[in-house]
Amino acid sequence: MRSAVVLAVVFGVVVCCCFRTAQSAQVTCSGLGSFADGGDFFHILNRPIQTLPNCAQVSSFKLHLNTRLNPEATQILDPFDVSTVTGSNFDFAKDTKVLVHGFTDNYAWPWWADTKTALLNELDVNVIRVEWAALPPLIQAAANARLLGAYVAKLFNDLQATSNYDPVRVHLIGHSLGAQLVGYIGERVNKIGRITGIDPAGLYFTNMPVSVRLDPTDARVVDTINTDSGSLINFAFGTVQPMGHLNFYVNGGSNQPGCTSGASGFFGSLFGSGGSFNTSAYDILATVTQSGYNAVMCNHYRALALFQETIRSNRCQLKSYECPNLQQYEHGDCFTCSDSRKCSNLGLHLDTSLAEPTVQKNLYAVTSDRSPYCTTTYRIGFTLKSGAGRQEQGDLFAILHGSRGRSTKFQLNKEEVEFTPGAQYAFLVSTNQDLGPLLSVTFEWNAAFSVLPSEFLRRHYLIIGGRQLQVILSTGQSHVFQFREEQLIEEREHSAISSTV
Ligand SMILES: [Ca+2]
Repeated sequence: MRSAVVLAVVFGVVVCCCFRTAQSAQVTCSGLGSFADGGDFFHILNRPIQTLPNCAQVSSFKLHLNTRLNPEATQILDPFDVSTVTGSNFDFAKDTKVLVHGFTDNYAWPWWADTKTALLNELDVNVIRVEWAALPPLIQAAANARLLGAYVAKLFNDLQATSNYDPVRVHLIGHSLGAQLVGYIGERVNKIGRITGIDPAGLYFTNMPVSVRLDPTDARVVDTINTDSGSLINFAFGTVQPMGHLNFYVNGGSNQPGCTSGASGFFGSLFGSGGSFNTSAYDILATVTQSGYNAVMCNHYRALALFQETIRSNRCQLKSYECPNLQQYEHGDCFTCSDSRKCSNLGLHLDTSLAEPTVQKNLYAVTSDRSPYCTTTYRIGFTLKSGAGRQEQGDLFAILHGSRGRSTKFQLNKEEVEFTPGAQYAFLVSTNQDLGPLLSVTFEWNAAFSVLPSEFLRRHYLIIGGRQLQVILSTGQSHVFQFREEQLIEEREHSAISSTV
């Protein structure tokens, strides 16, 4: 189903004979400037077919304002009539959050309304939801995004000129195509305070010049939350390209726990057993529609759910760790916060001081499969005894035992590992269970199957050396387990061995 939608999007692009290829044309939209479809916006591979923004769409743009004075009924702001702002509840002494949806989404859909409400409950700010017709084909919506960018930019430029409203007070929050769109707003305003790109769209934007896509020059702080990184080849809607100062990769950035594509994902989310939305309060049509989205775009929409969950400061936050790459993070190399190794909450309560003007940083976080998404992460580090046994291939599992319960069984090595006597190993595991103070760790070991008689018949085992098992929590606590004797982990018997503190 996911692939069918992707292909439908592409089909919509290809069949529209009105679109242009390498030829360059230009259109001028009254009060918003001129737009060309050549230059930076053309690329033979990344943007082979072009079209111009449709100026007539301006009449359909609407900026819906809510504040604590009008948390439900919206007031419409018109960039071409500043009196609509001065006559509204827009408070020039307060910060402003702007929410921009993506392709085929709608500002009135529950997620955006819920986000507006959560923001107003948490912060005394102006919240503007942007209404625009982000309808297929994608190439026209992508072109119209440029026009809407200019439209919203005009509002903040005029408010700065007429009322000295500092754009640094503005935080633009966009999802998917909306994340690319807010880049167009930031590009035209000097200087937006912050942009949060929630799983920025990849198709038509990845590897394009900064004038075409979201990039760190678009605001003082640009952060991205990536949950569906990839390309059309693997049916991902996000991008592999880091587009902000601070780029958060959740669960590796591509595949989210609990997301199941296809029919099982559709029906699972429809009946509330999976997916990332709580559909119980919505009408049947919205439920079916959103279930379809869950099945097709669960990874892509998870970033929205994560951002919304971070709004409430009294809820657990999603701690993320700066690391050069995913492999080093998964090996536990970037697990603690220190002067040299930075960490930050993901989402609304980001540590913006980590953003440096000319540096792009990657941060990694692990979540559970449903709300509450925050987890406690444990780094399990140990050394295999030198000179004992042979090099072994297989899967190593661990169970953490705490005073309030035991964890599920974690598979420590996600990829094939050659366990070598004398070598050090470290693995990260995460759980949203409250285990309480850690008491012991249990290991299980399954050797890889081999058809060779010599391998099949021999004894496979690992020996963990004494004093070498260390478990560090993401909270900063550290446990060093003292073994009474060397701990043998025998294959096939699935031997469970508890260490002692
Ligand atoms: Ca840009």
